[in-house]
Amino acid sequence: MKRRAYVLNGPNLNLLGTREPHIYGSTTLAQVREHCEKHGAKIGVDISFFQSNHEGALVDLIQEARDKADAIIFNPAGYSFHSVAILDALKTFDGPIIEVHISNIHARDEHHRHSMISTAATGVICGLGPQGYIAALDAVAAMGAERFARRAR
Ligand code: CA2
Repeated sequence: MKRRAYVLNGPNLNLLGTREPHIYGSTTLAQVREHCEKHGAKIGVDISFFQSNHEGALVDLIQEARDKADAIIFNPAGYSFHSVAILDALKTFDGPIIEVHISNIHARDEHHRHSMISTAATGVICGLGPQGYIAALDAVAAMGAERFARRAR
């Protein structure tokens, strides 16, 4: 059965590929989106891809996903470490939530190590570069139907 994943990206990720390539690589967010859409089409996962620099906009998208998506794939970027509002919104989502970070946050400084969002995530992928989004999509496609059972659609 076809599944829909909301792929959400937090603040500054619109600059991906243009700054700090030694940490985040040279792939742009538009390319990440294209790879996700192409891969999703192959494995039967429809993609709704978003980026926002605003906490409230991300909360709105998570709430929208409650009715429109089977899974959330989320790189919360700078909001990983302190956004209680985003964490609260994620806790209301019934399906799988895969947290993705391009860099290996555990190999970084103290500020980047402790994602509060991970407490609401089904799984966390970090350090694989943009390939992490593809791994997250594969996980959504491979998950058993019981993970999605509470979504009545
Ligand atoms: O590795 C990741 O994907 C991060 O979520 C990226 C965040 C950082 O705060 C997290 O610890 C790990 C930063 C995103 C900033 O986006 C930029 C994109 C291009 C150039 C510079 C920053």
